[in-house]
Amino acid sequence: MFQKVLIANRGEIAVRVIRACREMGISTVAVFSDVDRAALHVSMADEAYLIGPAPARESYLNIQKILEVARRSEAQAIHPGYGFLSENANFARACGEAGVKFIGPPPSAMELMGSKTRARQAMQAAGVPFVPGSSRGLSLQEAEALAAEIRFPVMIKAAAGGGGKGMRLVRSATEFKSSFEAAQSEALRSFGDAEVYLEKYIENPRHIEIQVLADEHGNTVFLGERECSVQRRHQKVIEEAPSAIVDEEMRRKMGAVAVQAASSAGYTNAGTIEFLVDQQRNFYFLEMNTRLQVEHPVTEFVTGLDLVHLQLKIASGEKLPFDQKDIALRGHAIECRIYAEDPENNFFPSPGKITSLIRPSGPGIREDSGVYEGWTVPLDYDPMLSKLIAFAPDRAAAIARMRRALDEYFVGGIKSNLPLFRRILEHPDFISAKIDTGFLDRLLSGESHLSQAFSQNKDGFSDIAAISAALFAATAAPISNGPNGNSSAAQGKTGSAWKRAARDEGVAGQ
Ligand code: MV4
Repeated sequence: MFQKVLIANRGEIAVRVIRACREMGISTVAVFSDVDRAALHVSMADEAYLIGPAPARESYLNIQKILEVARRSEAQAIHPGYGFLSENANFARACGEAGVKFIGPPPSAMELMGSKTRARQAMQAAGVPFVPGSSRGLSLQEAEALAAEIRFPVMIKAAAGGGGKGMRLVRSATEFKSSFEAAQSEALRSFGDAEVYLEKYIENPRHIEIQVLADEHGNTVFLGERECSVQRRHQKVIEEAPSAIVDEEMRRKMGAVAVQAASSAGYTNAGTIEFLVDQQRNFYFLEMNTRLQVEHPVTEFVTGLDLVHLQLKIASGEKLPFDQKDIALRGHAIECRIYAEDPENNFFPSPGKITSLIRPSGPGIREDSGVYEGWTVPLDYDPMLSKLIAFAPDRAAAIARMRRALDEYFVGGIKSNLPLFRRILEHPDFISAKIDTGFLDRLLSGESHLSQAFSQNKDGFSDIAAISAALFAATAAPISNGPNGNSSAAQGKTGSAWKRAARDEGVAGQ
């Protein structure tokens, strides 16, 4: 096993990896930018090195700087976390050339999965189901002909894309040319590569992904699925495991396909196969993420495994310590991504100083955080503050537990999306697991179930009554239930009504 590992990342994921290293007796090396001198990951690591100014390209994306720190600190391996350099095949290759182990797949597998058209070709050859369309770049004429053949609606996608960039939905032949050209130029601008291809559009799909692990001795296993349909603008907001629509048989089929996809790509370490699932529960390969993902804790809860420990073992050449039949899923886990952003103001980032922080804990709660009270969230990076994960024997209990934890959670001084999670977790469609990739947009645009019920009431009087009741509750609650109030019995009963009220009134600025 490695004696020293460098973590080429920041925030909660750097902290997560440092914790795993500490548990395994491995020394840790942190890197940080100018604005991260006081960051949590820096104080938790055994050693820390400044690598440059705030802009990521000059620090967390600077391959030469990071390799120089690896050399100086004599780190034997680099964990890239997610984002930044984690899916950069050139970085993985440069690590290899510098004699430092990259904790991830081989550069060849990263390159293959980085090209969506090459990945489709490889998956086609491996017998993995995929959406009808093309598996190579197309000219406008070829694309028009194919669209007529597979029928509208279709999606034009950038070969170098992923995660929604350079993508266009086209519903009819009349808009095809302009959409095609727009997709091409966006692809060129974003990725320096204008190649685009075509897929049949799947209406309101679910996004379900399979976690895989592969060692360097030819063993590959899958660790169940994650349901990631609750997302906004291609950013996941809530993830859970298992998915309510995946039964034993579907899980076995998706798992076998994911293992086949990974082994045919020569994949090693942790990876994720993303699928689109249509309303008939057919599943189609979408793309493969060649990194540890943000939402890995939900899989850790339901499998009882530690994915970062396993990544370190695999990278150091160990065999997987179990095989597929040893993996059993138990219970239900839900993760909320807590962001410094304002759901009331178009989710605008809200960096700044965290003046007060009360974190949830108790049975079945895990909080993976990169922040602390007094820390100033810089505006230079992704404003995710923490991930709140709830685990319970079943989905209903996990939802109840998450709602309880959200009520305990308080972030003061900056805005956060905590109020949004309360809305989602109370929504009848979420509670009944009627979630697809359009769920959150419908909720936010007011088309959802609940607000429809409201708007059917044409006189508006009950809306006014509801608003007055809410205003009354918001102003009345803190007096008797405040943290320094004299009614401890009332406080115990109503949980954190005082925080809800303070938040709704903007008292603590949350
Ligand atoms: C699709 C699709 C429907 N049909 N492809 C969005 C992100 C990118 N990775 C692929 N995406 C989609 N591809 C076909 N053929 C719908 C989406 C999509 C989506 C996928 C996963 C999670 C959220 C999404 C939100 C909107 C659209």
